[in-house]
Amino acid sequence: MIQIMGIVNATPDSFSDGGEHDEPDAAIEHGRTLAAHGATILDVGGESTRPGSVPVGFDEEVRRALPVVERLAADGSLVSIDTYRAATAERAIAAGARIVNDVSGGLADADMLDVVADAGVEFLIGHWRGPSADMYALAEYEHVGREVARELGQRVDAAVAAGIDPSKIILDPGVGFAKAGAQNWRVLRELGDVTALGFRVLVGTSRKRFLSSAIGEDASRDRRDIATAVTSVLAQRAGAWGVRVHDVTSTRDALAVTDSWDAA
Ligand code: PMM
Repeated sequence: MIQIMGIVNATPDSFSDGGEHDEPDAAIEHGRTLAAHGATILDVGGESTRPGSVPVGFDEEVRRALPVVERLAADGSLVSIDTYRAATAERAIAAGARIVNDVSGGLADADMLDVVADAGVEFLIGHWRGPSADMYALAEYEHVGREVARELGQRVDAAVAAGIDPSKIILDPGVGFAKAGAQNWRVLRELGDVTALGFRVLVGTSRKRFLSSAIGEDASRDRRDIATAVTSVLAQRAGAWGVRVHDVTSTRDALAVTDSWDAA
């Protein structure tokens, strides 16, 4: 069964659940709801990485995310920390996180690989070419699938050289990161280039802007969740190990329907 990573934004500025879960208690409650809906991993983030977002800084990121990590891990949930800061990852690991989800794959903070290696936790490496303010300027590709796979492979080499066990590595093509419009669809179509590296692969499409080219700019959040659920099924078909979503129920149902189809 594919892993469903439920997004627990402990941020007031995430584009997709804009402030609904900005206080620790609300975020903890939301995480518990996602687990009850079938999330197998809870991904806690204290700073939005959406395009154009303003970094909040280490102190605020930790203030937002730590209590949420601590409580959800104490519940027995498998918790990941969504951060590119090594110091935040270190604190979150001490609070019970067992996966570090770094959208920059260790590029944004030179200490990240050592922190993950020392802790012996899982490392989710996102494809990234630069900070979110610059990322559309960096979206130049000849063959997006192959280039994303090659660049992820370089991050794997760096991670393993730093002492991270290859069995702890998960790769993510970074939908929306240094990719514009159709390049996001293309990297999904070419997911086989990434799965061919031989690691677990997780895909994050949830409510992202590129979905607009299929369902329209003005599609409601519910319609974005349906579109996301379809991409979850297609990602599974393409060999993904996991998907990262806001609305766990729609993706869980879509995957269950697929299982019934396959089992008939
Ligand atoms: N996308 C966002 C944040 N974190 N982590 C992974 N592994 N993959 C992603 O695609 C990803 C991520 C940005 O989306 P959000 O603001 O809705 O969390």
